[in-house]
Amino acid sequence: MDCREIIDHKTYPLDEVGNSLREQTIDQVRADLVEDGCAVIRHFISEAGLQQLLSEANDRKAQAYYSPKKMCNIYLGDADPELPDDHPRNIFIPRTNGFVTADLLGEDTAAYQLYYWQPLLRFLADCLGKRELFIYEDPVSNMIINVGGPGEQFNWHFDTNEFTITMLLNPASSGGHFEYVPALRSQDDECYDEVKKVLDGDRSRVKRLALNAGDLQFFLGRFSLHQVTENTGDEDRLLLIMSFTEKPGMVGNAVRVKDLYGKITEVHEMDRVRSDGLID
Ligand SMILES: O=C(O)CCC(=O)C(=O)O
Ligand SMILES: [Fe+2]
Repeated sequence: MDCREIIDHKTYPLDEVGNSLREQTIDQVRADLVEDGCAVIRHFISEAGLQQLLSEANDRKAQAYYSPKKMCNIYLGDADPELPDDHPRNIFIPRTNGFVTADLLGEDTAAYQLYYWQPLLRFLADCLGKRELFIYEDPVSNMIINVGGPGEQFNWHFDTNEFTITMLLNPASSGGHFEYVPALRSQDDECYDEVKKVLDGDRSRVKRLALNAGDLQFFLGRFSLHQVTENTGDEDRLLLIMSFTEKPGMVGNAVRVKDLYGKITEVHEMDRVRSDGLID
């Protein structure tokens, strides 16, 4: 399928640099990102594109990996016995969703085609005001499907990579809400006190996003804490996730990748390119 058919190309002509529709969309995304680290492009995917992406997801969801480790801290890492029990690193909450990993979404899929479509990369770089943006090179987790079945949830967490776009393919009929706290930490400060408040139930900075199938969500998940609430409906919530980085050659932390996605490759054993010094 041609990428121009996967998206609503009439409204979002991403490959036509200079087209005023493209430039207007970029301006809107930029303004929204500055305001709260999140932007939504409504009905980005075409009807035909959505059917295709959804059928790819449905065909693979039985192969989703469900980690046996169900209790996670927000860094999706280990506890620290040196710190008090109520420190954010030592607070564990349930994460029960599954993932269809990148290796199951081969070259013949529309999801793959779109992820590697150069005009998309250029468009995203323009939205972020970056000279260049790169594909996240993690072969297990750079483009994945989050499967949130009935009763499942994804705990509060930060992402490893800087920029993520997600496309909701099938919403939960009830629950399964994406919630986030914009810019809760920064590149050089974990902001544990503010993080702790959210974990203690303070909702004053929490935002909830209403998404429809086919919307594209643009998100700075490295600094904005986020979660997906329990799916209380009876259908799977399916969401396609594509990740990008500012530096080339970035892959995930081997321990985290193995925990979340159930496998690692030889690239995970090498020294990692890191974007900052945050825990993860
Ligand atoms: O399912 C979502 O909306 C978010 C998924 C997510 O945060 C992640 O996979 O890191
Ligand atoms: Fe995330």
